[in-house]
Amino acid sequence: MFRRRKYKLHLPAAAVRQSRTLVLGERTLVMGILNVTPDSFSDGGRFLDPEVAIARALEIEKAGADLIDLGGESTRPGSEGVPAEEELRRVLPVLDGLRGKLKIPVSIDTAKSQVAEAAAIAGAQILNDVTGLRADPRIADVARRRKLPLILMHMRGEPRTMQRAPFARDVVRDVTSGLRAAVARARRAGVPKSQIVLDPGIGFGKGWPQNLELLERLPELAKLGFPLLVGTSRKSFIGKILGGAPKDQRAWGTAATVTASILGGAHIVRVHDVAEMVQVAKVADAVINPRLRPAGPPPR
Ligand code: HH2
Repeated sequence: MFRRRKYKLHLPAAAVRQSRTLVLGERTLVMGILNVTPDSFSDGGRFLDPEVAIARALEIEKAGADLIDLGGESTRPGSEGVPAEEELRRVLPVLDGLRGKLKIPVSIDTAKSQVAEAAAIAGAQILNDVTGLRADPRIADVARRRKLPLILMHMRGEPRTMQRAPFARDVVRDVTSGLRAAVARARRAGVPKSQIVLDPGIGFGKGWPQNLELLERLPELAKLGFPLLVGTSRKSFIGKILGGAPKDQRAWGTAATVTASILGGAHIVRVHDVAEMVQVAKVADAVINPRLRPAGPPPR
């Protein structure tokens, strides 16, 4: 079976949180999704009120997540994007309200350096850029200056048009070259290699068979030499396979894709259904890592 490599990410001290090291590849880390948007494809509108979002963040932590990914702008197919001021208006009260309350780190899901910077000041410890530094390369400067890990995702095109544009003929080659270019942008800006995480960008400018091919061929992306994050949660290719299952009925399908991601080498999985996927990750990890199997004699 495919062997996942180990990596370490260094998270600097932020707001009242101490610096820490995240070990990747021993067990899978589960990143819980928190979208403070009116229009996200799955949880849009549910957590717009900062108080509700703060409560949800604490719930995500309690459910066993290792990280929270906070986003103030939807990137669903067809979305137009919002100005930085609006994104900040959504995420800052949540970061402020979580100060001193949350033990797990928060990543900020943004494609804007202004948002990345303000979020980092307010306590975010990881940057997650779904454009792989194509929209605003200065995100890399924020990562370098503030010593933050940087997640670089592959997106073909842009959210407004990405599911309309013609798809790549060889999706793995397209993603590989796109991610290599993103890494080059980050490295040129002085981001250390050891602080970069790559993400194939499931559902971002890819047809549904291509999302499956990416999961099938994830070990090829692992060869790039970076930790991998995979976000499949409730995405439409799962609904398609399940004959049109609505978003709130895609948890079992998501579980299959989370398992496939882990077996293929994912170090972090990004999910909505945290408690469920924590269980899925634990069992998948026990399959690939004998050290994570329960001790003691086997039950009869
Ligand atoms: N997917 C979404 C958003 N951010 N970030 C990474 N690194 N990887 C992903 O796969 C990814 C991501 C889309 O999902 P969601 O946040 O649920 O929806 P929306 O973009 O509509 O807010």
